[in-house]
Amino acid sequence: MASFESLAQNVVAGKEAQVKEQVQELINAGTEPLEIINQGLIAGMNIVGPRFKAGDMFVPEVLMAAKAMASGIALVKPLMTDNDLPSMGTVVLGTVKGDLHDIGKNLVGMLLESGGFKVINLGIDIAPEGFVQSVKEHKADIVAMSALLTTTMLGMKDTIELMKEEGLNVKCIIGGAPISKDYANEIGADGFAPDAASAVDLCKELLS
Ligand code: B1M
Repeated sequence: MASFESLAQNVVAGKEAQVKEQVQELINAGTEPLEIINQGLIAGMNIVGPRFKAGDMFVPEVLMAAKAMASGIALVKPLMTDNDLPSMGTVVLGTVKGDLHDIGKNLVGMLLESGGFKVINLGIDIAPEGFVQSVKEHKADIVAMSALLTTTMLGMKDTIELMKEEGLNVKCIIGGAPISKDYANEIGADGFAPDAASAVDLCKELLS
């Protein structure tokens, strides 16, 4: 039977077919779904995050690992109730108004999901009102905004201000190539993450 360690290693290597095969083997052997997720799939992604941060893994490899993990989760999910699924909190994620870049934002979404967060990925070109509506609808804990253009990053400030105006108790975090910690402080964001793995750490820190 497949071991959790070998499953985790196959997630790291982005070997989707092997991950699916091993997850199915574990299911057939009667292994608890949550054990498969925590000790195999999430354990693998927990290796990917730090490696990516350290520059030992690159974007395509991280995307493959996240895809392999998602395929494993898809097999286990039908065996679980919603209450069984680990949830670290709900994150509303989107690229700000006027901005169509979504590769980094989607990477953030995948790693957050892999880290146990429920992610509402709104997509691209999201106006402040769109973020606010989604926070209300999903009772989100965190809003994560991405911007890749110096012109569109100004929309992050508008979104944070609207959250405050609406009296929403939600943490706002920002990221993207032109974003810095100084900018986050300047506009009153609760945090800045330079990369997708750091965004996961930041969300965990903010909700702890
Ligand atoms: Co655009 N583009 N682009 N582009 N594009 C840049 C950003 C640019 C730097 C290129 C350049 O000139 N050197 C430049 C911006 C200049 C500036 O404002 N400073 C630029 C420009 C000018 C434009 C257009 C205006 C070009 C034109 O039409 N004249 C236009 C704008 C369209 C629009 O948005 N309205 C445009 C269009 C496009 C494409 C559509 C062709 C395409 C986007 C495709 C897509 O996303 N589906 C594109 C691309 C691919 C790029 C570059 C080449 C690559 C961006 C990328 O995906 N990087 C980019 C140059 C570059 O960055 N080298 C460029 C990989 C990705 C993994 O990194 O998104 O930084 P990144 O995400 C990182 C971190 O930033 C962080 O995590 C990720 C890694 O872990 N992160 C977060 C990101 N979001 C986060 C959110 C968080 C936390 C962390 O939440 C808290």
